[in-house]
Amino acid sequence: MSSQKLPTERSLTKQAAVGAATITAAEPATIRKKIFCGVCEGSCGLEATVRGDDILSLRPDPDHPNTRGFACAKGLAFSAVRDDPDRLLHPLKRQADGSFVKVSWDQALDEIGARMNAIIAEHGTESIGLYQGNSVAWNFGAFLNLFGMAGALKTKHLYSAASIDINGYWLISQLLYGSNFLNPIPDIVRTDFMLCLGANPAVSHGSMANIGRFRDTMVEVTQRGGRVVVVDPRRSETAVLFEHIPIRPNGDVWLLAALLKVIFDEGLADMEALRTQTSGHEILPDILASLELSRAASVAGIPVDQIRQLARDFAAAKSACAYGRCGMSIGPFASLGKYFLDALNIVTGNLDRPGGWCFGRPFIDLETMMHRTKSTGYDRWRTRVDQFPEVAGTSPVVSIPREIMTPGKGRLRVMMVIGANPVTSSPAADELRDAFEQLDLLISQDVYMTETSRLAHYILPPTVWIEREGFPIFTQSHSGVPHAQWVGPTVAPRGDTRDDSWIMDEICRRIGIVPADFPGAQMLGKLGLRATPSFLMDVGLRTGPEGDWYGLRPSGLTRKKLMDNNGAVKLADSVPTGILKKRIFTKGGKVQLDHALIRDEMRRLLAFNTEVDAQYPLSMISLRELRTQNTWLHNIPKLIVGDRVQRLRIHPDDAARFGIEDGDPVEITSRYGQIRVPAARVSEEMMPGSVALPQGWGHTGTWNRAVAVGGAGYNRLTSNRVDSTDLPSGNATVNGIAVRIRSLKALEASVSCLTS
Ligand SMILES: Nc1nc2c(c(=O)[nH]1)N[C@H]1C(S)=C(S)[C@@H](COP(=O)(O)OP(=O)(O)OC[C@H]3O[C@@H](n4cnc5c(=O)[nH]c(N)nc54)[C@H](O)[C@@H]3O)O[C@H]1N2
Ligand SMILES: Nc1nc2c(c(=O)[nH]1)N[C@H]1C(S)=C(S)[C@@H](COP(=O)(O)OP(=O)(O)OC[C@H]3O[C@@H](n4cnc5c(=O)[nH]c(N)nc54)[C@H](O)[C@@H]3O)O[C@H]1N2
Ligand code: SF4
Ligand SMILES: [Mo]
Repeated sequence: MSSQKLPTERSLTKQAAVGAATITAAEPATIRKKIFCGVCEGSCGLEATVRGDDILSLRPDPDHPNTRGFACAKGLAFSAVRDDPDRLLHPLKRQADGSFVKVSWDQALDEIGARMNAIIAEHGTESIGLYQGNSVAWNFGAFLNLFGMAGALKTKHLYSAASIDINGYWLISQLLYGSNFLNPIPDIVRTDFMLCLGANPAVSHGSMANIGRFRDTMVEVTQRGGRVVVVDPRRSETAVLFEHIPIRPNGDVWLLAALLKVIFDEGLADMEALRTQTSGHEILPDILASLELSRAASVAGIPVDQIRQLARDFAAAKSACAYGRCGMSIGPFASLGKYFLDALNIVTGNLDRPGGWCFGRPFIDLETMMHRTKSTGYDRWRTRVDQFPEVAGTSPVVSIPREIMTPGKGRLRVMMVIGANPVTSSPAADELRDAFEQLDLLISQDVYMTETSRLAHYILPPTVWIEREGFPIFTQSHSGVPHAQWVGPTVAPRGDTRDDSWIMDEICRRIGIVPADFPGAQMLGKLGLRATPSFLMDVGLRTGPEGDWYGLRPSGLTRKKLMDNNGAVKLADSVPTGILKKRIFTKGGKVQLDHALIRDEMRRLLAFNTEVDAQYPLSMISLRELRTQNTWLHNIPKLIVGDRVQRLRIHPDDAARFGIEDGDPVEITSRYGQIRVPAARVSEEMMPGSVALPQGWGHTGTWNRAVAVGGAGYNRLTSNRVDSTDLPSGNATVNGIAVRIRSLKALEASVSCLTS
């Protein structure tokens, strides 16, 4: 607590909460309120200027301890989402002919409750499914209610977009540190050497590392004489700023294994760190013995000498951190790759050291709370059809169609999709869409009628983040500059929208459960006592390391203190170090490196077919764009300006090989599907042999501008087959997809030639 800056009299500019009272006043005052953005992991500090019900402006908050005056176009344009004419403002019910009618909340919720009760009576609670989308990660009430509801229903059908994203992380953290959610972050603020694999923070603003001004912080490494090396098949917006090593898609696991092998072979490992911080480190030289550097180099597409030099430089740096994200977490060896990533940081003595790979300082220690309530884990049970091991209590989304279509006890019959658009974001998207149509009941909580929610029997419209209470539940553990922030609703909800957590709680009431999984919760519920997510989290805060212990530590934090404070409270200048033993949950506070699963995965890797298929000679990767959030925000005019269309990036050599010219419409074919995209962009940014396609395009529904901009769904080309996944975590493979392409312009020309 020593470095904590608690709210002072001056900073405690006590706001009349910008809530109902101010908003309904006849001549509302203009209020400035410091909040944080709830669109992505950036959680950027914003200053909202609000009059009554309207947001006059959103600007970056220069005083935010972490983001220091940075916010991106998406956050700054968010009032356009709130006021989007296509936003859903009333519950909708689907009719037999597929059209929707407005219904009252009472009608929607009562009918849903009755339908669910009937299905539960016949098939049990294990037939009910929940799907957690990305937006739930910025919505603590929905997040808690969702996991609580799944626990109360004792259903295995809890699915999360994390299984097309980051399940490998959850799994490896459980093995190494004893909790899915203990994830170290790169201490870029202090590092001398950053190795960045498969991440593009200049566009994404970071993931699993809440580094304020991420790009600038990376630039500062080089400005103080350090190095940043970016490994990416594409010369991305981040790679252009630093040293760039092009890699073949899904080559990272090979590169990381090779780096570790060189480090052990050349005696560069920090044996003292391995002895004091880990147990079972002998596994590493053991499993790496059978790796041939030449094969690893050829699969990764990086010369052996360059790998050797990189290993030596990384090991020799005074401090170093290897960081990897989506580019290395949505391929067939995501878990093993993540294991090697952590191992590289550990073996070089960079774990829990300044400038290295460090644990954050959350203001609500959810990791410990979840560990105590046994909410985290791995392989405590298996899924019904595919026998996937559970990861953090969830089943992988690849299994959904098979869980819907396979008869038997536990068949998935009802799905509540919360803040997700899986018909576009999930692998084998067409198959998922068809399976969703077979459900007895599909409910979607979404801001828009999307390609997913349009299939639902009921669409329930939520408030958006700026209209509800919030604290950064997910990113608080990953902040480069630890801080605390908790804000009330900035403005009142539009229309007849309701908070996601309220909607879920109302459905739970109608089926006689409390959305909570702690001992005694259901009993208390029967007595009419339900703890709200805010109350529970406040208890967690007040009894945690930064809390006020209900007055015993008056300088400590509470929800109320934070909500009264206009802005975030800085907890420290940088992440803590030297805390490993106290922080992790494994035996003796040592990182557990030896696991049978890792040995199995290494064998699977070495036996994996890495040959290029002549039928599908190109390897396709995904591409995130600055003004989109996964599958949404294409409906906002300010964010889709100019001639923005979905463009396939391709190297000039490949373009010449396949007869494609810049701007040509192209057809892309994989083993699983075929799509047509509006344009190619021929550019040396791509590594030859790889193409990159923005995912999240190709909309249907009533978000009219998003539909009008066209494009096609990337995931119509991906697979949900078990053997296409990262087997131990069930995480989908959506990168490194073998494809072939042809120009539609050339095709049209040849057709017209034949017919004329
Ligand atoms: N503007 C914007 N920001 C976002 C999002 C968004 O959609 N738009 N989405 C948010 C979400 S949900 C997430 S999870 C984060 C993701 O954050 P990041 O992981 O930083 O985002 P990506 O842009 O997917 O970066 C992945 C990079 O990996 C590269 N790559 C692809 N395949 C490989 C490979 O096999 N090996 C290597 N080494 N590189 C590879 C890609 O070319 C790309 O540059 O971004 C978040 N922020
Ligand atoms: N090919 C390919 N596929 C990918 C990826 C990739 O890189 N390539 N990335 C993967 C990753 S990292 C992720 S995280 C997933 C994302 O997968 P999803 O979570 O399915 O995708 P999003 O587009 O984030 O969906 C968010 C939905 O929530 C709605 N929404 C926004 N705010 C709220 C709210 O407050 N409440 C509610 N109820 N709804 C809200 C939006 O309208 C939108 O429909 O996609 C994955 N899919
Ligand atoms: S980077 Fe993410 S959190 Fe920050 S302003 Fe942009 S959308 Fe919001
Ligand atoms: Mo994500």
